[in-house]
Amino acid sequence: PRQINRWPSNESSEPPTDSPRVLITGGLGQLGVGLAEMLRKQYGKENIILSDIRRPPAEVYNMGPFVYADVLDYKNLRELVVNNRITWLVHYSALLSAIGEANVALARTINITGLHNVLDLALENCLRLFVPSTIGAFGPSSPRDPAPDLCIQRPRTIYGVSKVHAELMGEYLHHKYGLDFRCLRYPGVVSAHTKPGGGTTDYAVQIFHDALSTGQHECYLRSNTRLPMMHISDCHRATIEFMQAPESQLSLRTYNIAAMSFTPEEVAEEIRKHLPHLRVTYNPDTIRQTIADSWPVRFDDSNARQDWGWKPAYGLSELVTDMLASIREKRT
Ligand code: AKB
Repeated sequence: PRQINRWPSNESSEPPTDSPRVLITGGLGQLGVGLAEMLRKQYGKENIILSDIRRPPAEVYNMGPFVYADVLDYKNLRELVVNNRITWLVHYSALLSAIGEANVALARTINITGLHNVLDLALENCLRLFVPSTIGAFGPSSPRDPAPDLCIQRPRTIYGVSKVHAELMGEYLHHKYGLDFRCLRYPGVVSAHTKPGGGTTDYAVQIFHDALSTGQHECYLRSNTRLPMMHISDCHRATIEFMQAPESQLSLRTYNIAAMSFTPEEVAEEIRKHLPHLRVTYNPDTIRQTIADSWPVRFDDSNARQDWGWKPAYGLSELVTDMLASIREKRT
């Protein structure tokens, strides 16, 4: 680490949590804008700064502060944290599973070097640091049904390897220096307003758009490939509730969170209750099918439920109803 400024470990001197000043990296991916919106409702617009290396659409500028931040540029990050009195960092910048396999060197740089930068920055500035992990942090030798929090993790993608590395580095720095590192393993996230990019679970978003536009979806996974999934608003709520949880409630620093598990066939069947004419064909592609086959089919999230009260609001039927309504609304 570049410099370590340690919080005293007794509870009474925890960093302030009532009004955090939050920086979100990789803010223009699937999750950043929605998380910023939810955080801004609780903590005020000016306290939540979204960042990315791309120029956002006008509506993002209008929603609240947006800045340029390159996770590979330590000085740029440090300047943002210092100038804006940041206390929480949400590190969303990463290349996902499928695109990572097509760009291994870039995935290694962004997912591992970028992570090292934010870990150092969090240590130096006593930040509460959230880094998402994923069902992709498990591999073919992990228990798959369900996958518990603590078990064998031997992923076979650079994405998975980088996420196991993030879990271990964060936990190591927590134990050694008291870094307030927090990590949730997300399932595939399903959202209407933002598209995922380069993941193995992306079909679970695309199928809704196809159902409403052409009525036809070609799925790159087999019909019976079961994966853990979650509605985006549950994902944001879990993240915020976990970030707000007092340290004393956390028996772990990395938790699985779950909501539902479904196959392409099952989600298609549920969509057909609203759109009976949906036609799905299956054309499994080798890379994504192999990745999906190595991932858990179900997540055991009992520790998150017990320690900090995690409870999802959306099951499959609520998710499908909401996705169709939200996409329809956006189209009109
Ligand atoms: C991906 O498919 O790569 C991501 C994930 C499950 O982490 N959506």
